[in-house]
Amino acid sequence: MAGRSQPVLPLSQRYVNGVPVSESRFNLRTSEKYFVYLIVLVFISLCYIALFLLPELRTRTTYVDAPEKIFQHDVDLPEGNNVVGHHPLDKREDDIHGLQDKKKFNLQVELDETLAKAKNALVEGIQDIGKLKAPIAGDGGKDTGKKTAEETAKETAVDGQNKDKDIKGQVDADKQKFLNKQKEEEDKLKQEKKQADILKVNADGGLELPDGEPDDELSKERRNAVKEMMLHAWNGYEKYAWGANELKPISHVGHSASIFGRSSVGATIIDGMDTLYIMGLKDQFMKARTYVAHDFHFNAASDLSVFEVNIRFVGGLLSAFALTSDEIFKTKAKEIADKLLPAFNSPSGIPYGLINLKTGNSRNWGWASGGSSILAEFGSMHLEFSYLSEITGDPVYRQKVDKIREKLDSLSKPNGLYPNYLNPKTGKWGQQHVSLGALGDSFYEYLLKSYIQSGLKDTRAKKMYFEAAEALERKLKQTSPAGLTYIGEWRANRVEKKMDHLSCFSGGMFGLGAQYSTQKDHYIELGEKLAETCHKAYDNTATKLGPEAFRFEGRSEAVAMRQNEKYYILRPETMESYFVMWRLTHDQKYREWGWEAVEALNKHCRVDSGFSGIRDVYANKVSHDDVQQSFFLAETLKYLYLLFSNDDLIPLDQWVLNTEAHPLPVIKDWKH
Ligand code: DMJ
Repeated sequence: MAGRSQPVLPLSQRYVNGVPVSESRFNLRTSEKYFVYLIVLVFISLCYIALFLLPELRTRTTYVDAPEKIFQHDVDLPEGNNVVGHHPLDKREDDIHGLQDKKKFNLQVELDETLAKAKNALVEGIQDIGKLKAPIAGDGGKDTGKKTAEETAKETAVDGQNKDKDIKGQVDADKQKFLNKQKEEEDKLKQEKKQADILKVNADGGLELPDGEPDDELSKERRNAVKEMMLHAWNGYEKYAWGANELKPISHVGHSASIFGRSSVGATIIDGMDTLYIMGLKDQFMKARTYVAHDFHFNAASDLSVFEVNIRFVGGLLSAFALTSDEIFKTKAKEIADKLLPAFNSPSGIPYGLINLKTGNSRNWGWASGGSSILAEFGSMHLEFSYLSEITGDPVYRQKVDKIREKLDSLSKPNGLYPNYLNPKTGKWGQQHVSLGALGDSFYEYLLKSYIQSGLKDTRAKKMYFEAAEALERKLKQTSPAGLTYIGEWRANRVEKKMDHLSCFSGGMFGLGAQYSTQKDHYIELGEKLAETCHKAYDNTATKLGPEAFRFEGRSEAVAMRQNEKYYILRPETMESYFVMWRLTHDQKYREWGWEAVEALNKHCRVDSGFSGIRDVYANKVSHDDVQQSFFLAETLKYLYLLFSNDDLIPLDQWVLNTEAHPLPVIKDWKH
């Protein structure tokens, strides 16, 4: 076969019937064919795996671009959009939720990556073990020179186990790290949510309150001094008694009066909140708001005063709602008022004085005339309950307090006077004690203010107020030998020549009522005279702070005669009258009297962490009672601040201040 080159490859010769068959290079032998089939099969398998099993190739989605797709709505929302929500803040809230999803997603990605890393480490570990084992296999079990193959294998196995343990430990640690991080992120998100709530309050802003800055420098300075006092009182409470009802500013611990029952329900926070807001102390207000939203729970299993809960808690929350439009305050106010409703379940509809908020069981104070309810208590629910019906649309609250009014209006009154005790079961008056101080005071105040709150439509309240005012004046008003006017108390058919500090609010009340009377000058004058008498009671003391009660006996006028009447517990009533009379007359003397009180408070009641009551206003060296009453922040400091502010801050024809000085707005469309 000249000219035909021998194949290079040693191909085996095929024979047919013993004759060699010439073969082309393209005709493969069976074994070669199988070899090629095998290669093709392996290739197809690899393609299949690549196409159908690897997730990234299947979906073509990677973690890198996923967030942009998933959270598209988050980035696309227009600024100030009004469609998704009702105000720009809705968007911010959406952002918070979008952010939350995004963060969760990123955490998931991180977890996946961590697990993938751990997996790789595991694979590497196994490979390492393989590498360690390889020489043994390669050497065919020959001695490595140092150890036998068996020894090496054993060591390797132990190494492998240790390495497995290490890897497992690493995975656990990574998992823990991840969980910690997730918790951290969740806490952060919670904080952000709180912040968003806060922003919401800011942005809603409720009413745009005017700053009320006075025009003259002296009043500006004095107003700032009052604001500083508020901060001092608040900071002490915040530092030492946060969440407790009140502060013991010397002992640096919380304090609770029996009126709050046995539980700590942040009385100072709820009572002081609106004062903070009015003073523009927004950071402190926001902290109070956060407490209300997240930590305020009113489920006391002990008996609480229905009146105190209403004026301080329901009133404080309603006022915060009125000022900010923040729904949380309305919700909480309603929640508490609902818990007070069982107290109204008496045969007459006159509520009992005490209630267990957990069980709804109600009763009256043991000392109150034959199981009677107290006039000042059941008569001081009207402003809060009317406003609550107004803002919730639920008439039940108004119906309850209207029933009280109806009952009182229908009863015959001895000499036109309202006794302080009324039995809720029989619907009859108890002991015939009449007072514009303890047990009676705010009932009269609420008659007048209901009329104002109704936009001057509640004519029954007006009638009842002016009839009561006329009877009080006719039977109880006194003039001392030195010419001081005061309102005494009616006891056993005679006038007791005594005035409580509590009744010092009445100067402001008579003055305010004058605006709606045909005898305007007369009532203004009565208001002025009563304010002057209370000022005299302050001026007669060594500390220039007024006693709990003062008498007019012999030559002693406006002076406490008994040891148990000499204390001053930071009460507000005299400041209240100075403030209202200032608004009505702009007589500078009210600001001067208010400033005297500020100086006396700072001199005698101020301690390192707040303000304390004192045991004897006549003593040169004071003894502190170590209690900072919540009404000091709610009322005393608020009245003083308003006294040194311009009239446009809480105008008295647009707001009524409840008996704890919580402003509630006049109701525009009041209907009977
Ligand atoms: C306040 O809680 C209220 O003003 C209430 O009407 C009577 N007294 C205290 C403050 O003295």
